[in-house]
Amino acid sequence: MKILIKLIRNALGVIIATLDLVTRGSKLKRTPEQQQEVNKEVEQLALYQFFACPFCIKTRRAIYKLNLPIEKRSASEGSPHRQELLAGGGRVKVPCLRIEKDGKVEWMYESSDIIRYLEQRFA
Ligand SMILES: N[C@@H](CCC(=O)N[C@@H](CS)C(=O)NCC(=O)O)C(=O)O
Repeated sequence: MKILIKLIRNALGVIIATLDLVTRGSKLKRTPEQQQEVNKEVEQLALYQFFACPFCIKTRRAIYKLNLPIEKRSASEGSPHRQELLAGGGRVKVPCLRIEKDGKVEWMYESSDIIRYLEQRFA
């Protein structure tokens, strides 16, 4: 039964991810200099995620729209990033944004908080 629920959730996730891909629209446009600056800043960020999680899809969509090349790290079972997330953030819950600033690391959970943070910083 558990396997069936997992399968259905994953199938739904793949459908949502596909719909997201075809309905994404356009990215935020910046001058080449501004984009270069942003690209440098996002090197300090990483998104821990599952491919088919609806909250991750929502977050990836916002990241795409904001034109942010943030590294995505899979937290699926078997991935080494899963352990990093657990050790650093305290739990395996996605999405989670790892923010490195002035030598300090913050782990931000909750898709709405992550999107708000990115919009405030980069929109
Ligand atoms: N309110 C959270 C929900 C996130 C959530 O439920 N993520 C699921 C995957 S779709 C998860 O990581 N569940 C594991 C857990 O909560 O321990 C958000 O918006 O980010």
